[in-house]
Amino acid sequence: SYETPDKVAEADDGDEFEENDGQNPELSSALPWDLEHVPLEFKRLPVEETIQRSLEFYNLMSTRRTVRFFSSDPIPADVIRNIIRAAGTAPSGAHTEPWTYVVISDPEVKKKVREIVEEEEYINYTKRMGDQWTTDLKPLRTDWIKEYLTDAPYLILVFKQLYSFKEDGTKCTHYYNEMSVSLASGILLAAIHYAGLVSLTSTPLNCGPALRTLVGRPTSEKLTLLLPVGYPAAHATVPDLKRKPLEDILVEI
Ligand code: IYR
Repeated sequence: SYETPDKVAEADDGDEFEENDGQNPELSSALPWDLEHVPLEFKRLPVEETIQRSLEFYNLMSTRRTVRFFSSDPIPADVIRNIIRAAGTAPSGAHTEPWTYVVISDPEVKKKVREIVEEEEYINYTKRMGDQWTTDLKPLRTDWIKEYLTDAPYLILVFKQLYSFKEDGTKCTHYYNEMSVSLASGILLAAIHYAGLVSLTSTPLNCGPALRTLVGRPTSEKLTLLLPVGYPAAHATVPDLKRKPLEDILVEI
């Protein structure tokens, strides 16, 4: 690729460099400048089927619950891999795909994760969160003891990549990385639910750097979510929450 205007002037054939279409020669995109656009593969469904599917998907998703009590029954690793493949289909800013999923099944590493999280969560609940926050959470009966971190067969650590590096060593901006990872996380949760498993979107406060170091990820990545994945424990309970009805969440103009 071009680096300086001098180089551009010197260049006399297209063998050693890529054309950049008259753009600023100092700049290169992370994607190939001549990326092909191909016909969309799309099969239009009969409208009746679209109506049916929209209702079916809602009915399925309405049975998803956040679960805090896990069975240690195993799950095939391929199921977890497929779930993460699904998350990786999310849209992302400039197609930068700014996510890393670290999957932990090693009991020793899960134990270390639990130690890190419980130590911080104890401080969170007793000091950092304050009276209003802990009062707001009381009905959910959460506390700093996190048995699910060692009970669940898998922990998925979701990292957002703040930036990366292109092949030429220049920095690649990950536009909207927070939004992109959030979108992917929604798909991840839907995939877990569709597969017949349960999860919990835990966001361990103040544990990010210690967990990132534990799993050997670079400082360009930030932990956003920690999801235990598995089957619910036989005795699992959930708070009897109701969801807002459509008229409270939808404004039609
Ligand atoms: N991260 C803590 C506290 C917590 C915070 C919120 I906001 C919740 O909806 C639930 C829990 C924990 O995981 O216990």
